[in-house]
Amino acid sequence: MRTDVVSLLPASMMVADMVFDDVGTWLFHCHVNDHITAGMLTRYRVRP
Ligand SMILES: [Cu+2]
Repeated sequence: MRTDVVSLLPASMMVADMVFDDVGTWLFHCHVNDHITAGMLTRYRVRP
């Protein structure tokens, strides 16, 4: 499966193996606005 979004229900989790196809600094975040405001986001860097 190729995706950049994973849908989760409350109190659930998923383990994903990430295969990067581009370098750079990316945003890892929730799509719920209240959660983003509470800090549920971070950046990660993919190096060559
Ligand atoms: Cu969230």
